[in-house]
Amino acid sequence: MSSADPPNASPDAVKRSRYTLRQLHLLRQGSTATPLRAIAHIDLDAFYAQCEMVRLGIPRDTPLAVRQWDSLIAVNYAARPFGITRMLNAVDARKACPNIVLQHVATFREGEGGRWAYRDDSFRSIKTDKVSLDPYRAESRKILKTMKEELDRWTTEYTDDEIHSLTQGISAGLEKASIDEVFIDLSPLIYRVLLQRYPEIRPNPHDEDRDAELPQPPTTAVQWDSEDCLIGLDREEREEDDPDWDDIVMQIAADIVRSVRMAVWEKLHYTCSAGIARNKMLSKLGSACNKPDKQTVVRNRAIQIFLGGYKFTQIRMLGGKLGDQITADFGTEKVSDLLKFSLDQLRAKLDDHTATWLYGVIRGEDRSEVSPRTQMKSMLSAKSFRPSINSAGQAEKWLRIFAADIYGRLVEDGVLENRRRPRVITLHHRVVQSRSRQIPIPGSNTIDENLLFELAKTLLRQVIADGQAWPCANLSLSVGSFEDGVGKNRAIEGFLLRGDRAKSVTQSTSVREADSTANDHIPPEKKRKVDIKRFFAHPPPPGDPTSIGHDSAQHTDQEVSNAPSDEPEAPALAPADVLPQYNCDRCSKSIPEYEKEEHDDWHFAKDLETQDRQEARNAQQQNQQQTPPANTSRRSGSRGRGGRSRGKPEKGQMRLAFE
Ligand code: TTP
Ligand code: CA
Ligand code: CA
Repeated sequence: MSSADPPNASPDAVKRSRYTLRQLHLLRQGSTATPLRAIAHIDLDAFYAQCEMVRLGIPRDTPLAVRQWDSLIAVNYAARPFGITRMLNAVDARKACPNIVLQHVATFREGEGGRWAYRDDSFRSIKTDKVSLDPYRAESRKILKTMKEELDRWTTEYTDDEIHSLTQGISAGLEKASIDEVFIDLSPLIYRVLLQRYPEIRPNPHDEDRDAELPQPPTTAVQWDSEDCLIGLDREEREEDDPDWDDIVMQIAADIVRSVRMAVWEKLHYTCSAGIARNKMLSKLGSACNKPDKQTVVRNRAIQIFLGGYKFTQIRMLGGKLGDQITADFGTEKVSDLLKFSLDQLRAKLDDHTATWLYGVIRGEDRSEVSPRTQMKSMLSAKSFRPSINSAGQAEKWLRIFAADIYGRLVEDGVLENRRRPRVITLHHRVVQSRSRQIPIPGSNTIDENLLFELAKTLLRQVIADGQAWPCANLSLSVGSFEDGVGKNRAIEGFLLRGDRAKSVTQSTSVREADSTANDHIPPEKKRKVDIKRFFAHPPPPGDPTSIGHDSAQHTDQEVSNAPSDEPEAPALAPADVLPQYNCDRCSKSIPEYEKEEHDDWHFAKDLETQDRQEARNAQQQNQQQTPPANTSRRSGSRGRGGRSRGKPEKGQMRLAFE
């Protein structure tokens, strides 16, 4: 029962949810404005180690670590009980666990062309070899593809035709956060499942007050899988008596994530761990809670218990100087202690924006988006020389390797399909000080290894002509200033998608109409009207145990107006001469009247997002002033990240910037 209910409310009174119809329907577009959103963070267990186990067919109970020269960069879960961590070197690891498999990463080798290989003597060949992460990137791609396929299955299966037409174009947003982790915005998929399971909440033009609280869902609705790790499930608390829509959302999210993890295991034999929560920050913290091979659900009702156990310096953006300053100002590192300070007390020591941001973050607020477009801004391939190198011949051998390394990554990034291409190539070179030279990559040429190598040699000649080229202690090649090719142009893609969707909607509509023998005498342009009316009049299934007393109603065409986009789209169907129109004061668009609610929701969500983004930008600016710039040049193959140490967020975390 919600706290708003009078103490002696009749047992027959409909219990109200904490959530509104509008919040529920905002799930469809994965809006950050709804507290019902569900985000998953999936992280592969001991990733490089698993890649080697899969490649070599090594059983899961065999201890294995991946080494780079003498350092360990990944340790599998069978080796961890022996006390083996990334902090040990190869010799100490062997002492602690004599049977451990120590597999060296693949390398490129000076003078052996641009192909990487696994070599038995790599660990003592630091002078001639350069690490290649290509095998791990390739596995990462396969895993991502499998995850996407499984998510696609959720968008096409388990639904009837009506749901299919109501939710066409819906898909989960997937952001690759690092080589072994992704964020998934499950909200749109969950919306689909909710419409399927609870016909009473399907879009209904007669819902007058979209901001009124929903009825509570049926008490039988939430069934947790015994494998799910639920944060803060207090044994005393019989919460299943009082589920709300967010619990149902989380449970559907857990079902989807379990199936994604299962698909990765069954198809590729990798285990991964996941965190499921209402935002990125909480899901990322959650995925690390029960490794390996487990998923952790942080339900809204458990957020405070969950975060209370953390040091706030473990939360992204608070690992650096800002966290240090807050620790000093408030005399604690614990979230639970900081929660006792009011917003005004925080404001007394921090500027307004930081105080507001901090106040929200320690209460589990984070409205950052899952952004499928997060992409590399540049790619770098580098090598340090001990001793330094002294000739153009030596340098060129490495340039060939760098060109091959970068080209492989460009292919992965879609250069062959002309999705993205870099416009600039830069050679960095260090004798005493670092210097760099750059030239444009000619737009007319197809980018391949040879082109990159030739451009790199041109740059090298310029460096040598500048004088002071030798002895060279460090050489690297990078490409940057990416531009989107036609295949990746968002606007165009959006437009095409819309066109496609429009087409399939037209098709599905005409199929429905062709099936509808009762309407055969009606001229085609009138049939639409009739068709929509038929949908609006759709009654709830008789005796449906999940019925919560709403008039059930659906409409057909919203997939077109809901295409994810930054602009409200005019519907491709429903021409003005057929349907009554509504003119939006805010964007001056004319849309069919039956889409008004949804269109208003769109503005509502956008307003909140704009507001959030502004707050987040302010917080980020504040943090940048306090935190040294992130070390973006760290290659993921290099060591030096002492586990989950403070101050140096890992790759995935760096991407979590509030934008
Ligand atoms: P992580 O996800 O941090 O760690 P992990 O997958 O090895 O183990 P866990 O089960 O705890 O998630 O890193 C992913 C891969 O990135 C890791 O397998 C190897 C590489 N890596 C490095 O090369 N150097 C490093 O310092 C770290 C932390 C990771
Ligand atoms: Ca991992
Ligand atoms: Ca990771």
